[in-house]
Amino acid sequence: TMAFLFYADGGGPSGGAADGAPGRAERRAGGRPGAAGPPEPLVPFKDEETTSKRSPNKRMEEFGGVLVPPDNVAGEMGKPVVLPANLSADIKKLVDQGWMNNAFNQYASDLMSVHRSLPDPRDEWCKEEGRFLDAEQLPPTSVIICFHNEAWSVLLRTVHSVLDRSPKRLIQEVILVDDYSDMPHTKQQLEDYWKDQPKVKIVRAPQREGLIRARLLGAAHATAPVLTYLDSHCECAAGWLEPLLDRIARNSTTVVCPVIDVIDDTTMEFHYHDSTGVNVGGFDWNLQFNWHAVPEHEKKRHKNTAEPVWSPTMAGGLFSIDKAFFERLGTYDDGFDIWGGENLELSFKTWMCGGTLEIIPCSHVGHIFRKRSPYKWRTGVNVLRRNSVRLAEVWLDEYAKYYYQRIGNDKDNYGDVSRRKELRRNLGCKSFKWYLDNVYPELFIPGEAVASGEVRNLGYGGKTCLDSPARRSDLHKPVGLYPCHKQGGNQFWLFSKVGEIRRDESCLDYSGQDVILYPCHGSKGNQYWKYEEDTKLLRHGSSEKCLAINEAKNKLIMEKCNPDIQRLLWSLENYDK
Ligand code: LR7
Ligand code: MN
Repeated sequence: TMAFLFYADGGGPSGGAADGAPGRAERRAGGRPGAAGPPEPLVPFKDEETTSKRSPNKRMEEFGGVLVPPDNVAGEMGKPVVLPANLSADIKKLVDQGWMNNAFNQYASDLMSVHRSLPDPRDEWCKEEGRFLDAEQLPPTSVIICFHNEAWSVLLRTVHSVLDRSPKRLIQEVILVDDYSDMPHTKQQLEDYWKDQPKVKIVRAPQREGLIRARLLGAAHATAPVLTYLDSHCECAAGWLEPLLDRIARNSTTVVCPVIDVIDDTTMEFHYHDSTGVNVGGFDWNLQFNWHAVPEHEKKRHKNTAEPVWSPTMAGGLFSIDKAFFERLGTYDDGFDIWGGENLELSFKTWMCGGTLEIIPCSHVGHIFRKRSPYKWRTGVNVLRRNSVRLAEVWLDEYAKYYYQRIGNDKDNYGDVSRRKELRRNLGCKSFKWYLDNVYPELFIPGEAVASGEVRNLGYGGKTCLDSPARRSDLHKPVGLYPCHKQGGNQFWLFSKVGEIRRDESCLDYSGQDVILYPCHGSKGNQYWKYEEDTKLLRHGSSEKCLAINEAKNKLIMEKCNPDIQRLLWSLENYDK
């Protein structure tokens, strides 16, 4: 579910499909701004644990089993680690290395305890007596954490947060799946660290499998009736597990995700979403995952904002699922390589094949959101596109074409999906139309558009197209221009029945300044465009001016309408009034 991976082969500012994706930072939906106030002087946690073979529970014992060390110890209570501005050259070098290797501030993490305390993010509703089944009635789970070259302190903190904040009985085991890491600390040092903790098992992939097959390898070793997946840079908050297992105990076809809180990549500050800030998962026709506010029809089902929320999709990394149900659904498509797409596959088939997907506001797990991927990827193959085409072929029915439009109808080689189609048939799953109508009615369906594809200017030989990745970060910014490339992606636009020029939820909008992208509001005005088929002018609703490009061909402008000037004329692909 990520954008930046493919710039290398997707090509520059206007490249292929993956470019339309929201950036990683944008996934911190609703993340709160950092806490204000002067930082206290910090004492680094003298943590032999991050470097030695100490018993993992030693630290707990030192605090009498209570995870509340002195307030000014780095990062405690989820507070930010703020490094002083005047670092020595040596330290600065370490900080830079940490960023380079991990794409987050490893140095800051290394200053914190691997058992650091967190604020309790739960709503009072969650703590009411009898809210969840008692631990004795809940099924135990195997927690599966896949990693490729995860930072030492971050990986340990992930595991400790599971062990420290879960009822013992409910953790059957923690399975660390090493996806062929080469950092030295992932070798013998990791085995030594956990040698007195029988619940932690280490499974090694014999070659780089990628996240998806690594998860399947973990599942193959799991012995509990419920699987819980986490990324390798998480921190589970108080009471995170019981509300998840509670839902599965009541109905084994319910797949559940915690609220994913934000651990800041720079300061390691833990920001939590309270239950009024919960988001649900969606996707766009680029098959990119995105977050949305809880829709009205869903809000109506609830008395309290902390109740489980139905979600059309999951982010992918953090969830619990009944093992038998996961197997019945055919786990993941093992033809998916490395990373991406698997979250939508599991989401679609959960809903379409008889299950329910929920976000559980009482369950909180923090995740370090990064702005780039630190890992090495296969070169020459667009992994994410291949995975997404497999997904579309098997699950999207007649809607697959909307994804293919977005990738310039270039499916490339996606391998054999006949077994996955057979799986769907055997399970007797519902149609994708059923899913859209019933589970994700808010999604804009491109079929209702009057034109789809490039928007080409006819001036200067007609080689210039509207071009924007239309990420959330592009909202409010001027829409770009780029030589037409016929590959869809950033040049794919829809001209909707109501006169919008849009991609997914972003609309071309003019209010007197630049022509920008703005969230579609559906009430015409500044987002209303009229295409005059005979003159080829694109006339703007509220201003009565026309869309044009400037003489340098690098900027969209609005001008007095005049069909004799080529710069003001446009062709819309697949125009069909
Ligand atoms: O080759 C690899 N092998 C691995 O084992 C590449 C990655 N990994 C591991 C890695 O160490 C990490 O634990 O896989 C996990 C996910 O990789 P990240 O953390 O680099 O990516 P991400 O956080 O952007 O991943 C999100 O999307 C992925 C692919 O679709 C997976 O579904 C991740 O689990 C998912 N993460 C989340 O859902 C957490 C919240 C982010 C959001 C939204
Ligand atoms: Mn992650």
